[in-house]
Amino acid sequence: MNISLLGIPMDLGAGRRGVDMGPSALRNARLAHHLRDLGHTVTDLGDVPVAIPETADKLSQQGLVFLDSILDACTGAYDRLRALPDDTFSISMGGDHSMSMGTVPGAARGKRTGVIWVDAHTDFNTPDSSPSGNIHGMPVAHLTGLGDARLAGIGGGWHAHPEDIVMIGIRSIDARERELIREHGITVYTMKEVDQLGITRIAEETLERLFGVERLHVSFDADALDPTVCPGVGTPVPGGLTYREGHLLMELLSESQRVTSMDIVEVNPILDVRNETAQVMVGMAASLLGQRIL
Ligand code: HAR
Ligand code: MN
Ligand code: MN
Ligand code: MN
Repeated sequence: MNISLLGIPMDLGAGRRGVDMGPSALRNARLAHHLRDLGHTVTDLGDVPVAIPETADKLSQQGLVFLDSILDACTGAYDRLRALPDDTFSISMGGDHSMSMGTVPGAARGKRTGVIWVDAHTDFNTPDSSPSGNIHGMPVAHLTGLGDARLAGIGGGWHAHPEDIVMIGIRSIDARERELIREHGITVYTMKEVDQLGITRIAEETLERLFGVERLHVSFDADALDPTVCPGVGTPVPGGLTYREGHLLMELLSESQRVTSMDIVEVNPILDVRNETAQVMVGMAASLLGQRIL
């Protein structure tokens, strides 16, 4: 398979500094090399230009911190991904999770696309509901067309259908965000369901639910995994996916041969231990793209 890597070195959407170094950390953990080892043809497209907080206009417009610069970065990512051939698998390397407002529509290429959101957080705040104003807590709401019209419009009119979104690993949600998730009928597997049902059943149900979509995108926030596995994240929440649960989920999705794109987000090298978090996330990508022991 042809795989394209795109870096989005952005931390403007997060409350803490450091995830702008995520793309470097993932390259340092040899993402391209590991994918080539699996027989893929890998092209690194480099990084999308992203403003840095020191020079960007922080001016919080209607509760949206760094709105203009995030719009620019997401639009840049959207344009790069939208131009790729349909059979190229894209991996977007973040960067904070606000980048997915550009990467998901870019990877969707105008087609009906299922979104598997692997995260400790539901990221379904709108500017009105957000307690922080941090845009990385808002991408999924905007992907469905809710919230700020500029952010919701990044995909040139493409939106995710709420019934085509499945979230896995969730254990942190704000009060008004919970109401929005319910109101819009988003499918959520919290850690409670992971414990009760197991990843195998969740993967099966997810693929079944997303039976009708043409494309399938996995947006993998490193904080979905337990902080003991991935310490290098800005908003760690205890009680996350184990190393094996993460791999098993990727392995089962890989077996379906239906996934067409991926994000790796929220890797924070400043808070990490010897780049372990980037290494774990490279392993997750390798499992999604067909790593086999036997
Ligand atoms: N829900 C909180 C907020 O909106 C924090 C969520 C953002 N953290 C993430 N995203 N890492 O997954 O501010
Ligand atoms: Mn997230
Ligand atoms: Mn998260
Ligand atoms: Mn819109």
